[in-house]
Order: sequence, then C-alpha cells, then structure tokens
Amino acid sequence: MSALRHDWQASEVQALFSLPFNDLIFKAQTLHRVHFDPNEVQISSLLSIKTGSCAEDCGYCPQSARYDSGLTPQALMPVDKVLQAAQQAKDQGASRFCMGAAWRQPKDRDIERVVEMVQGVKALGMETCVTLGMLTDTQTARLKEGGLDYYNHNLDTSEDYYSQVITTRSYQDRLDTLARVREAGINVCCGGIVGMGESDKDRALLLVQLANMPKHPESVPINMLVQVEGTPLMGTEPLDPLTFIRTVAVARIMMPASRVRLSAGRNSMSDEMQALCFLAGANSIFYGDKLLTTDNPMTNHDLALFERLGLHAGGSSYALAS
Ligand code: SAM
Ligand code: DTB
Ligand code: SF4
Repeated sequence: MSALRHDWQASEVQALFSLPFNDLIFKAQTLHRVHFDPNEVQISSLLSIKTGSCAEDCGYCPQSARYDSGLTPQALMPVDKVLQAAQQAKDQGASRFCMGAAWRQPKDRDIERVVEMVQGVKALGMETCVTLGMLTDTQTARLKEGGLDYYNHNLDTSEDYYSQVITTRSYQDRLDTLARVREAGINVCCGGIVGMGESDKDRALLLVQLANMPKHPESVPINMLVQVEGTPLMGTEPLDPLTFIRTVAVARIMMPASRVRLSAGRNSMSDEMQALCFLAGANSIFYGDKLLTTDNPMTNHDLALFERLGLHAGGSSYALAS
C-alpha cells in the first residue's frame, strides 16, 4: 500500500503533467487499482436549493447577481420539495444527494432549514452533501450535529490565478472554511475548475494545495468550465480535452485514496473522452439531467455509457485502504 503524501512540490507535479500521455495514464490507473475497484463509480445527484442573486463575483458563475445570465432567482426551497427531488434521485440510482445554495455565507436560520433537509435525505437512506459558501464554527458544528456527511467548498484554482476570477472573497477565506469543516469532522469535498484560462502551472498549484492539506479531501471534483452567456468567462479559449484528462490523472496520482469526481462539463464531452477520464482515475460523477443551473447528460445516456464501459455504481467515498 502506498503511503499518502502531503509534501508535493510544484516542479514534480508539473513533471507529472509533462509525462508521455500513456505513461501518465498507466501510472494513474495502476494507483487507482491499489485503492479502488476500477470499474466502480460513485453517483451523486445535485439540486440547487437556493438559486441566483448571489453577492459574490465568481467570474464563471451564472448565479452571481452581478451578471445577466438570464437565470430566474429562487429563494430557499421548502423542505418537502427538496425531499421529493431526493427521492427521485434515489429512484434513478444516486447514492448521495448534494444540495447547493447561491450564498456568500448562510444565515443561522438558513442552516436550520438545511439541517431539516439533511435529516430528511438521510432518512431516505442517502448520503448527504451541501455547498452553502463560507461557514462559521457554530454553523459547521450544527451541520455535523444534524448528520451532514460531506461539505463541498472548492478552491477553484491556484492562489495566484484566483484574483483573476474572484475578488469578493479571498483564497484564505476558502481555506479557513475548509479547515472548519475538517475540524467539525465533516467529510471534505474540494476541488476546482479548469478551462478558465489558467496556465499549466496554475493547474499544478491547485492540485498541490489540495494534496498538501493535512488530510486529503475525501472527494475531489474536477470541473471543466461550463461557459454561460453573460458571465465574464464566457468566450474563454477552450481547454485541450487531453489536458483535462491529464488533470484527472495527476489528481488520482497525488490523492490516490480520494474519490476524483468527473464533475461539471460532461455535457460537452464525448463518451470517449469520459471513458479516458475513468481510465485516468475518475471514479465519481454527478448524475441527473441538471447540475445546479446548467445541463448535465441525460440519465439514460449515462446508464448506456456505464453499460458500454462495464462500469457499475456504488462505493463509499474514501478508499477503505487509506
Ligand atoms: N455558493 C457556494 C460556493 O460558491 O461555495 C456554493 C455553490 S457554487 C455554484 C459551487 C461550485 O460550483 C463553485 O465553487 C464552482 O466550483 C462550481 N461552479 C459554478 N459555476 C460553474 C461553472 N460555470 N462551471 C464549472 N463549475 C462551476
Ligand atoms: C462542484 O464541484 N461542481 C458542482 C458542485 N460541486 C456543487 C457544481 C457545478 C455547477 C455548474 C454550473 C451550474 O450548473 O450552475
Ligand atoms: Fe455565488 Fe457560489 Fe456562484 Fe460564487 S460560485 S457567485 S459564491 S453561487
């Protein structure tokens, strides 16, 4: 069993990115097989429980109040409606239900309603994840007490590139929230977005930040930017798909016992590209016709892809071996 490392240097990570493609994928797939069933993919479904009118200025996001993306804002949903959606996700085969809110940070009274949602979803027999923005210590404690399994909070990119994309909160704010989530004993889901015009070095530095945390995030979403009309990042030069696949492979090598999630952007990926992402070590996806506000592949298409690739759904988040 290989030991998990937390002392990665940017130069060695850049060297991984520069390996011949076959060597990189072989290395990633070999490590993947040490820690996981190579044909098993964990499946989560997403629901936007509070949509739009967000105070932050994240340049990729259609939910910021500052950009005109044509989105209809929606207040925090009633608990019963959320539970209906969770039941439907379960019936379609999802094992985890992820609820996202377009907040800079929740109010304490919002947390109480979210806790009711978490308890209701758990009662259906599903794992729970929420992503609500920055949290206080009291809020993380309350979510833990309410039974929350995972908190998603992304670093998005390298510390250097971050200020090109977001100005309304700092990288350190994100690291602080992540430390609070970890401290509260909630599993961490943390990754980033590629295809935002960042450099090779930025992608390497993002992965260094993630892997050098005292404990690797249990779940590492790698999102391909979904370009949305009206957002500042609309029109960004698209990333070479092979660079996306390399990013998945390097994440797998650096955090071999974590679930690496092939996240946003699948709707514009070919089946063959997704197959290469699974080969590179991705072993979880968002499943269901919608992400938060944008389209995801149709469930019947995903089921057919799983069938064609001989993949099966299942699995807890972190490799038992770790
Ligand atoms: N407001 C909370 C926050 O930002 O932490 C939670 C919701 S926010 C929409 C969750 C994550 O979705 C962001 O951190 C970002 O990584 C991802 N995301 C948002 N818009 C995206 C896009 N257009 N393409 C890819 N990922 C995106
Ligand atoms: C994550 O890393 N990606 C998901 C989830 N965590 C919350 C969100 C993707 C959002 C894509 C744009 C949208 O649908 O609004
Ligand atoms: Fe708001 Fe989250 Fe979108 Fe940023 S990513 S604008 S914080 S909803």
